[in-house]
Amino acid sequence: MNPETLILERHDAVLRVVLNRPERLNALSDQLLRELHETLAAAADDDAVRCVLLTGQGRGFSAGADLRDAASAARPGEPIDFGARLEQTYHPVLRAIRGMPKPVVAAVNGVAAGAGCNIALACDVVVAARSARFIQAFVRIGLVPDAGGTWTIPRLIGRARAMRWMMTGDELDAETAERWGLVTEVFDDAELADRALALATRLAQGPTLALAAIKRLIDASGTADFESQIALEARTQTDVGRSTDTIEGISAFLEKRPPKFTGR
Ligand code: LHQ
Repeated sequence: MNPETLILERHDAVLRVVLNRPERLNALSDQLLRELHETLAAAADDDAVRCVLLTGQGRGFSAGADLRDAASAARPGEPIDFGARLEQTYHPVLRAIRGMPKPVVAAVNGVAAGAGCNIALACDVVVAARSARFIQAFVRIGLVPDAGGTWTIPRLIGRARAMRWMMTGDELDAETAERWGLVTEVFDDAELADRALALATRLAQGPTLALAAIKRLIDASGTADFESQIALEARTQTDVGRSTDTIEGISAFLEKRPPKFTGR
């Protein structure tokens, strides 16, 4: 694959995916979304990739939907069907992130607005540069939050904060985002790339099947009652417990050495 709107780098088992339209703050064009989806789908199937790291080139993570594309698609008297665009171009990307059978880390290097913000927040672990800004920009242009934001964000920060943030369109700085629980760590700008790669590398060296199962379990808990959740935990533990990595983890503990997981 040779995408024009992304930079792809392999660092051992980490696939670093860089959104690369810096002149428009990595605004999401149809081409970028298509290439991102193809890249994520290929990463899901590639056993040699054990963690995906998503970040942006230049001073932004992503400014959300490319509004110039949207404006140029508009015809006088004919409203644009934004819902159809979401279904066709955004939802495959979101499903690829949520369904990825390995961790997806977002390193928010600058402004993250609209759908750009919500794609970052769909990732499993989100870290940010100190100068990053998070904006639910939708209301500023008379739209509702999309790209999964109305599902993800209240679960991360609660209803009251989600309401205020989404209804005002105010920007949050990285430290507030950390305090509210949108991101887990804030790093100095100059350190973000290295620290995020170190975190992704650590996750890529983990027991990948267990990490994928943690993701499925946490997501299932959103709609499950306690009894069904512990039943699901037990079934999952049966499956994961048959992995080579479990044998390695227990052996390493007994032999007092660090485990060497292979993702199998
Ligand atoms: C942009 C964009 C952009 C194009 C900056 N598009 N060029 C909606 C519709 C359709 C289907 C599906 O879903 C959605 C969901 C959404 O994502 S709606 C929300 C869309 N995003 C926004 O409304 C954010 C628009 N951008 C901004 O408000 C500002 O650019 C932010 C606050 C992100 C950054 O501000 P600054 O740091 O002051 O940068 P800037 O505004 O000067 O932008 C730099 C350049 O990037 C500039 O181009 P220029 O040629 O003038 O230098 C902008 O026009 C361009 N750019 N966002 N979304």
